[in-house]
Amino acid sequence: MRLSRRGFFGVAGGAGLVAATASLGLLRLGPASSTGTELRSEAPLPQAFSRPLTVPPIARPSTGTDDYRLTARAADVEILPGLPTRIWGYDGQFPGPTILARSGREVSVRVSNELPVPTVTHLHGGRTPAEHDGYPTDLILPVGTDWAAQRLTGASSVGQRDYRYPLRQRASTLWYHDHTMDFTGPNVYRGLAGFFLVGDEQDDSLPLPRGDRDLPLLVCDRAFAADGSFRYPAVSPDQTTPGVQADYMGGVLGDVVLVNGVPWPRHEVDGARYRLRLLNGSNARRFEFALDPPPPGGPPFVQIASDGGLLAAPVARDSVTLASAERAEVVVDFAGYPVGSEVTLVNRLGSGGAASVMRFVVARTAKDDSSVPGVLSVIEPLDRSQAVTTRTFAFQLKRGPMGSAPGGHAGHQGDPDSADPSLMWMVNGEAFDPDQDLANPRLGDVEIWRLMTDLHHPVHLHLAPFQVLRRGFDPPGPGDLGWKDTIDLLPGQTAAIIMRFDGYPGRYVFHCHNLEHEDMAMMANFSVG
Ligand SMILES: [Cu+2]
Repeated sequence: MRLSRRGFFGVAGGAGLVAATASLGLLRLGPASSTGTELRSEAPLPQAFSRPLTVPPIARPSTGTDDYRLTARAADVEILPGLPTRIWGYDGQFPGPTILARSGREVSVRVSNELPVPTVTHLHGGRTPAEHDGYPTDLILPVGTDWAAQRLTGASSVGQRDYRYPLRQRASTLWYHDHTMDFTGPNVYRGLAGFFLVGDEQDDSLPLPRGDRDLPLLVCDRAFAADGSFRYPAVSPDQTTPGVQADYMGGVLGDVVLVNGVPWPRHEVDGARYRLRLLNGSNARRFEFALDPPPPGGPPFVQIASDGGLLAAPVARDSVTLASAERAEVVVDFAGYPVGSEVTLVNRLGSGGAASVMRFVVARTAKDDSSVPGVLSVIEPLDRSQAVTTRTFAFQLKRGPMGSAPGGHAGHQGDPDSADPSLMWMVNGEAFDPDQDLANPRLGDVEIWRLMTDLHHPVHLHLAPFQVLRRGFDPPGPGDLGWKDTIDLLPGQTAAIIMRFDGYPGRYVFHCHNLEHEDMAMMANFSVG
């Protein structure tokens, strides 16, 4: 029995929304750089660059070398000075512990759920058998509650679940996070995310910066209530009804930038090269990272890797733009700055608090044996001629069948304070339905997918890494290099991506990684057979 089919979406409080949707341009969808609406913090905020950067602890295997246990639970942590913030985090931490894995060596992770709500864990960028991929209805239900009666699905478990990751894939900066149907936005916002770094011999063989000079940086935006709690405009914080308040339907943006859970941190560095593994862990905000001031001599960033690991060759970049869930690895050479320099990592797409990310302070000169070789890896280009089919998917805000979604609730029909309940973010006019496939690629086939948008939609494909073929009439952009699992699509854009459905048969999802869009139905199945 599957009762968890999405039904009514509580887009409450938006009397003006129905009229406004006559023209998408009138909908409150935020600044041109991101689709979303900013929440303001009510708590006193710390001075920017006053708190030290922390790096998430490395997870320790429970038994053997590659068996891990993580507990999703609530914890009170001090993000703002003197105020507790109740987070939901893996092992009560935000970000969760970093898992260090090796290509070709299976990792198992037992996730226990001590949250008051169901959770699902997905390894983002993992090439994972379907039953371990964290399908959005494969819930880990809390023990001893009535969730089991309400949201029981065939593959749900109670209390804990073992995920197995074969990791037959190249070195890359992956991350794990909640993927619960309808509630990924609030769950990730509360902190259910962590790094999962895959290494391999190719990466090891390069003279890139290592150790303390290899920094994973999970960057995200949040807003805080006066008591220090996270502000999130959920229709029902107890998760009885999915969705956010109508004004935030475009996405939830915060006015505080956290790096590894610290607001606008400060980090002392040697005058040497650093490898920064940038991950945009925001629900909806896009970042364009740049250095202020730029280094006097060379390029600010030398990009060495994207979502799926090393590029074929390094690329000098003035700035790096990442949409939700995208990663970029860049090398910054702080030797170009005089000792004592303060170098701010800024966000050119943000204003106010969202314009700053963190600050590096060049503390000392130092020996540096690292370098960035001219050749990093070999990337097999997928060729159009290999593709057996081309599919087209439109990511758009659409009006669904009024209150008649299969298995849906009667909802708030007739509630005068409720906006049109059928307004959803959809793929090809379809709201996510776990029982329906929008594509059935054959195992091993190469396909081209054309992706079309109305607004910003960072589209993420599970299982199959892809290469970007075109953006509109243009060749791929600098942010499209290498193997990708998420593409930052701009409003009104059409892009072509190519992928091989290698790995495992089964049912997977692809979706918008603006988490409010994802929760409001912008997700679809593909089944590999
Ligand atoms: Cu979207």
